[in-house]
Amino acid sequence: MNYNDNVTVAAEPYEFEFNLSQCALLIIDMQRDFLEPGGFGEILGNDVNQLRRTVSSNQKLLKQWREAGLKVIYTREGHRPDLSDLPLSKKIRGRHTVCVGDLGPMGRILVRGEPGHDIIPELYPLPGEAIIDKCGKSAFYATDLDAILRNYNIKQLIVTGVTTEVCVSSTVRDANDRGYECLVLEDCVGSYFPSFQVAALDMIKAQGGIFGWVAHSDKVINVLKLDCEN
Ligand code: TIU
Repeated sequence: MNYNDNVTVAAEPYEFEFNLSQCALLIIDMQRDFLEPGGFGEILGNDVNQLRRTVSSNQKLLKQWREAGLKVIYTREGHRPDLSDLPLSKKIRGRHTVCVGDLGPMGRILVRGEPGHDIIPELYPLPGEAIIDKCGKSAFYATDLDAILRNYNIKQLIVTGVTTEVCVSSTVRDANDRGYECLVLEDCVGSYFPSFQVAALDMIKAQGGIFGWVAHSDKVINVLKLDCEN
């Protein structure tokens, strides 16, 4: 495989062309706090099992992406232990009895360094893969993600993770405004709400791809395999 190859994958609203050296896989917030019982997702009233179906798809994609030697960047939503980056509005939203920063079964909820804040073991980052810690929903808000992408000369993002209508959508919209082209993989992003999953993906690809493209991960995996064989 030539690192400078351009490849094309079938996508909606039309094919997505990307350059392997200028494209990163951005894995959003695949954290225990969202995917396992006892974390932030559950205290918000959600059934965490809704997100589990994305794990095996992400594993297959990640394996192929790493074998191709391409860039992987992870994000994690969470806060400093002193909660100095946690707006009061976020802390009290929902009027829950337990909130961000409080002790849960996986440590303090959505706090950096706590077990629940970490990436799920199935998708654990390798040494050298960047991890962006973010206090907001968009991965660009108050982070160095944009600087890192520019330094790596990354112009296109293949986006996976959770949740589709919250951190994935916030990040894709922000990326789009900054000039990055985003392909969102429908089987690798997940929502606690099946109807929001559909609506969020529809919003991304509507109007000629107003925020980006949507495809199944098989499409990306297949072109990487083909490209590796050549
Ligand atoms: N609640 C919900 O759907 N999501 C979040 O709070 N964060 C992310 O999407 N990562």
